[in-house]
Amino acid sequence: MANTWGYGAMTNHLGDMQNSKAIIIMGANPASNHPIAMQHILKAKEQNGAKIIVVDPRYTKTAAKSDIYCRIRTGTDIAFLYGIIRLARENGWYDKSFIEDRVYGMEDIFKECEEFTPEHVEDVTGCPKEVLIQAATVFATAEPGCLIWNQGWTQHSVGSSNTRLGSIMQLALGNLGKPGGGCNILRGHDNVQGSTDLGCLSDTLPGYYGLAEGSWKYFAKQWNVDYEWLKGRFKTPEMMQAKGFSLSLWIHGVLDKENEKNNADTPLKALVCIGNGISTITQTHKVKEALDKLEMVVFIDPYVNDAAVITTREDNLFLLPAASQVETSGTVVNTSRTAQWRSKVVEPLYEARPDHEILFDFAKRLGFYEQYIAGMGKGDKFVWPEDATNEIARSLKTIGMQGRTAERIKRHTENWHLFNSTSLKGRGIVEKEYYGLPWPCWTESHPGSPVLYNINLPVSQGGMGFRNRFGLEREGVSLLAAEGSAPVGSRIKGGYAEITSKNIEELSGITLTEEEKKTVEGKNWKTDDSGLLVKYALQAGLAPYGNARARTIVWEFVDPMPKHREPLHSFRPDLIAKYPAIKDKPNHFRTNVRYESEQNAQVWVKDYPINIVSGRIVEHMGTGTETRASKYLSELSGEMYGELHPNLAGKLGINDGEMMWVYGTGEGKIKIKCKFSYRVDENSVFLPQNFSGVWQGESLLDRYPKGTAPYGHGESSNQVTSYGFDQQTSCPETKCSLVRIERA
Ligand SMILES: Nc1nc2c(c(=O)[nH]1)N[C@H]1C(S)=C(S)[C@@H](COP(=O)(O)OP(=O)(O)OC[C@H]3O[C@@H](n4cnc5c(=O)[nH]c(N)nc54)[C@H](O)[C@@H]3O)O[C@H]1N2
Ligand SMILES: Nc1nc2c(c(=O)[nH]1)N[C@H]1C(S)=C(S)[C@@H](COP(=O)(O)OP(=O)(O)OC[C@H]3O[C@@H](n4cnc5c(=O)[nH]c(N)nc54)[C@H](O)[C@@H]3O)O[C@H]1N2
Ligand SMILES: [Mo]
Repeated sequence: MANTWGYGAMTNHLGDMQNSKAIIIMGANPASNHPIAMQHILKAKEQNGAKIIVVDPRYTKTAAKSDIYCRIRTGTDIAFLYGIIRLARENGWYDKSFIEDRVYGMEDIFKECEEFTPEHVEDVTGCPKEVLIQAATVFATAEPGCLIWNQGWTQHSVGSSNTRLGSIMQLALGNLGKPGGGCNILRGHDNVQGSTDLGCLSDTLPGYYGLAEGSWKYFAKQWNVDYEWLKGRFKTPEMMQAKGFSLSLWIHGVLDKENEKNNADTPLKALVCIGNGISTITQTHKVKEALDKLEMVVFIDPYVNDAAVITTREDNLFLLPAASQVETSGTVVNTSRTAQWRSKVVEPLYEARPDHEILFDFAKRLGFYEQYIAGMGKGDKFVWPEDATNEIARSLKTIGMQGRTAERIKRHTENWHLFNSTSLKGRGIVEKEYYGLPWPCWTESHPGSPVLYNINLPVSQGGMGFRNRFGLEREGVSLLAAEGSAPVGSRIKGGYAEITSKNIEELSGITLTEEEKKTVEGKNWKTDDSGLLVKYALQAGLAPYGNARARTIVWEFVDPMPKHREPLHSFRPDLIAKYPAIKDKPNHFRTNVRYESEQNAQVWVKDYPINIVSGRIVEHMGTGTETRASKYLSELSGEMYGELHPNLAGKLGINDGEMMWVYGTGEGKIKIKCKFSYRVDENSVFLPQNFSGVWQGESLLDRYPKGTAPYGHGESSNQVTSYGFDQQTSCPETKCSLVRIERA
C-alpha cells in the first residue's frame, strides 16, 4: 500500500546544511529523530555561525539548541510562513532577480500574504509578533538560508499546502539552487526516498510516471511484458488509470458501502501487509473492524506485526517471517537522494526469508512469475539484486537514474571514505563523482547532482534549472526561464522546453544521422531507451527536462495557491468562518472524504478542549515493534504517557505519574500515564507515536505467540487522533486533533 506520509525529496543534502548561514526547522525534531542530520546542523551553528530557528508547538530537544524558538499552535504554519513572506516583501529582503528570471506567479503570492501582518499572525498562530519579526529578519537576511521540515508539516489536511508554501518562501528569498540553501526534508525510514522513487504509491508508477496509458505502455516495455496482458489484470480499463487506496484510507474500502462505486463495486477482501505497523494509522479502532471483516490477512514481517494482536479474527490470519535488512542485500536510497549498497551480513535465521523471495513465491503460486521477473531476463537467468538495480537504472528516466548502475553504487559504498561529507565530492578512483550518485545522474559517466536547480554548474557536473513540466506558457505568460538563467556552459542561454526528438536538433545544434532519427522518432527524454536524446542534450549543456520557471500556483489543485485553513477539529472555531476547510471530496483515493461537514459537525473544542501535539521519542521507532523488543530501549522508555503542563494537569485534577483517560473525537480512548512537562503549552498534550500493545486499558500481551511479546508496551496514540486527511495526498491529520482528558 502507498507510503502516505507525503514528505517531498530533499533539494540539497545532509552535509550541505553545514554551508548554511541560517536554518529554519519547522515541524521536525532532528535531535530526537535524525541524530546524524542534527550533527550537521550543529556544525553549521558552531563552525559556520548559522542561526538556528525552530518553529514547533513543543519545546523539543532541537528547540533547546536553537537561537530563536517560535511556539505556534498546531496547524497554523501557513499563517506563519505568509507572515515571513510579507515581512520579506515589505523590507525588500526578497530576491528580485531570482524571482524575475526563474519563478512564475510570485506576484499572486505577494498579494495573498498581505493580510498576514505580524499582529494577525500572532492571533492565528499564538506566536508573539516580536518573535516572528526576529525570526523573519534573521532568516530572510541570511545568505543562504536552509529550510528543514518533516512530519510536523505533512500530517495535516493542509499538509501539501504547508510544503508548497515553504518551497515558495525559499523561491522568494532566492534560496533554491544554492549550496547551504534549499528545502531539506528529513525523510523517515531508511529507504523511504527509495520506496517513493520506486513507486510504492497508489497514484504513480515507478519514477513518478503517473498512471496514464502512455506510462503503462512504457513500463510494459521496460518490464518486458505484453501491455494487453497487463491491462487484463484490471477489472476495467478505467481502474488501470485510477488512483488506488492510500495507506490511510484503505479501511474505507472494507467498511464503507458508499465507497464501493469508487472501487468498481469491488470491496477489498484481503490484505497483504509488508513493512507497515497497523497502529500507526489514524482511527485504529476502525482498522481493527476492517481487519476483522476481511476474508484474509497476511503479514510479512520479521516481528509479530501489531495488527496480528489488534484483530480478534480467528482464521485466515498468516504471519510470514521476513528476513531483516542484515540478512539480505541490495540498494537503499537515503534522504539525500543518494544510493548505497547494503551487503548481507548473515544468512536469514530460522524460517525467515527475504521479502523478495516471499514475493517471488507469491507470483509463482498466483501464476505470473515469468512476467514478474521478465524485466531482468527470462527464465531465472538473472542475478539478484544486481539485475533489479540495473532495471531501475534503465527504466526510471524521469528522475535521471540511468547512471545509477549496481556496479557504480557498489564502488561508491566500498569507497565511502574517499568522499567529502560536506560537498559529497570524491577523490582517487571516484574523483569528480558525488557520493551515492544523487539523482538526477543522467548517464553512466555523470557524477550525480548534489544540489538540485543549481545553475552555477554545467549539467554534466550536476547543474540544472527547474523542470519544464507544466507547459510552455500559462495565460500568455511564459513558463520558461528568462534569458541568462541557464546552467553554465549551456548552448541556449535562457529557458527551453524538455528535450524531444522534435526539438533536439534545434536546441543542441547537432544533426542526427538518419538512423539516429529513426531510433528516437516520437520519443522524448523520458521514453528514449537509446539514451541519444540525453547524450546530445548533455553535450550541448542542456538539462534533458528543460529549463523552466518554478510555479507557485498549481492550477489543478483544490487550493491553487496555498491557503491557511483551520484544522477540521479546530481549537479556534471563531476562525473557521474566515478559514474554512475545503468542501467534502468525493473519490479521493477511492474514498469519499469529509472536510467541511466534519469541521462543522459540532463545535468540537467544547467537548474536546485539549490539543494533541503528536511526535516521536528517541528511544523508539515507528510503532515501536522493533525497538520495544529490545530490553535496553524498553528499560529507557517502556510505557506510554502523555505530557501535560502542570497547570493544565492541575485544572484536570491529575498529578504527575497518575493514570488518565484520553478520549478522541472518534470512538477511541486510551488510558495512559500523566507526565508533567513544560515542553508543551497549557492547552496541549504531547502523545508519542511509538507505542502499542494495550487496547483501551486492556493489555494485549497474552495474544502474542509464545515468546514474542515486546518488553515495552502501551496504548497507541492513534486510537485518539482525529479523522482528517490531506486534501491532495490523503496523509492523515495526525498532527492536529482534539481530545478530552479525565483522571482515571
Ligand atoms: N527515534 C526515532 N526516530 C525516527 C522515527 C521514530 O519513530 N523514532 N521515525 C522516522 C520517521 S518514519 C519519520 S517520518 C521521521 C519524522 O521526524 P519528525 O518530523 O522530526 O517527527 P515528529 O516527532 O513526528 O514531528 C516533528 C515535530 O513536529 C512538531 N509538530 C507537531 N504539530 C506541528 C505543527 O502543526 N506545526 C509544526 N511546525 N510542528 C508541529 C512536533 O512537536 C515534533 O517536534 O523520523 C524518523 N526518525
Ligand atoms: N500519531 C501519529 N501517528 C503517526 C505518525 C505520527 O507522527 N503521529 N507518523 C507517521 C509516519 S511518518 C510513519 S512513517 C508511520 C510509521 O509507521 P510504520 O511504518 O507502520 O512503523 P514501523 O514500526 O516502522 O513499521 C514497520 C513494520 O515493518 C517491519 N519491518 C522492519 N523491517 C522489515 C523488513 O525488512 N521487511 C519487512 N517485511 N518488514 C519489516 C517492522 O517489524 C514493523 O512491523 O507512522 C505514522 N503514524
Ligand atoms: Mo515517516
